[in-house]
Amino acid sequence: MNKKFEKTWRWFGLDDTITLEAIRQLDVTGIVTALHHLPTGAVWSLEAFEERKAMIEDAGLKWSVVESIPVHEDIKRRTGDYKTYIEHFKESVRNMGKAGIPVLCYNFMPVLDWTRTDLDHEMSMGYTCLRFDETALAAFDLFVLRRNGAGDDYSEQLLIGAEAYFKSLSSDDIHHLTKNILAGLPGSEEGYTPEEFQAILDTYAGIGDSELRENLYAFIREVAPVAEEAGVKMAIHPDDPPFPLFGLPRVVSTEADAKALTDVYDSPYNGLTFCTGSYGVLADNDLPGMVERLGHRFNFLHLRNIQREKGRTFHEALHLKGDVDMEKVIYMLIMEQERRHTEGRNDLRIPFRPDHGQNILRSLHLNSAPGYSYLGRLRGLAVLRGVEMGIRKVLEIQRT
Ligand code: DNO
Repeated sequence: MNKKFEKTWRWFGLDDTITLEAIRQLDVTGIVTALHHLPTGAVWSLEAFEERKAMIEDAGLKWSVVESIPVHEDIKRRTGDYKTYIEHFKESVRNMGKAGIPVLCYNFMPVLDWTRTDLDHEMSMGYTCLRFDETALAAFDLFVLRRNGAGDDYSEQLLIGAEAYFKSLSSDDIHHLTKNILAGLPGSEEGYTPEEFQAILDTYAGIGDSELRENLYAFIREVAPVAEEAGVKMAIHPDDPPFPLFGLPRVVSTEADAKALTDVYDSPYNGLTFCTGSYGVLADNDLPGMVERLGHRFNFLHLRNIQREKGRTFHEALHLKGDVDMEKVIYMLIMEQERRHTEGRNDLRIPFRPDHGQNILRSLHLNSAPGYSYLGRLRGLAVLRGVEMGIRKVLEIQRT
């Protein structure tokens, strides 16, 4: 039996500068994509799934994971038309099951999906990477957005640092920072102007940590049984970064958060995306331990590294360099696969994708989306597969 993890690659659809043909040359088998053209809250029809699936299969690949069907803000707030949107979501999941796509990655982050302050952070080796700088974020919050009550969310030291930082910015820099934070990174649903952003933040007044948690659990209670029946494995993506931003709660940041939501509906169909880069930002998240304790609920793997800096600041490091002990994580994932094998489970080939990558050789102007460079991800894929195969070989030698 071929037990290796399934190699997948995120493709942003017809607008992606990296074509299916270019992806096929990478020796991946699975495509991770979404129907990005459909508005949030729409039903994804069986025809729409099948049409896209045929396109992927014509290129010699397979549609392995949907990342993501966006969860409408009404569902997260449990206001307005949330009941209709939950019905739509369920209908999309049923259609996805009929189309035979096995894994659904989604998230429950209010308003903003993944967030960075710098998309071209230059490293001494010459490549660039994505970076989250807590001082820059605070400066934006306090002096560009001027959010009410923002001052209460930061330490005295950060307030001083943010003010000094803001004073050092030119108007171009401010524009750039605003765009990085609000314009919407690849895969996010939409971008906002600061005014639109403030207006949508206001709609979250009164929704704190416990309210958002309850809304997530209510959503899972309704959708997970449908996913189970449809044969679709749900895989919630953790918060990125894993802490509240702009006063908005974030409730999928820690091992305890992940465990709690898997308990809400105890089934492999209510599972997790194990994103090492997101969980890894919190030093308290013991990633190898998470694989051991929660690995049986992992339906999708995002393998990426980060380097923590001062406070909550971090940048995206090369896949095998940084604070995530990637080799150990991969070893633990192989152990999880062995447990699944022993238990007779049929989902041994957990799909993984090299998550993000550095922008290498920018002079080639390949014009890929931030974080989703062809060469950086290819480098990530190669080193991750190398580690996986090395560990498998050592185990095989030791056992014969
Ligand atoms: C970023 C991605 C996220 C992810 C969503 C899942 O690179 O990992 O945008 O797709 O949060 O719904």
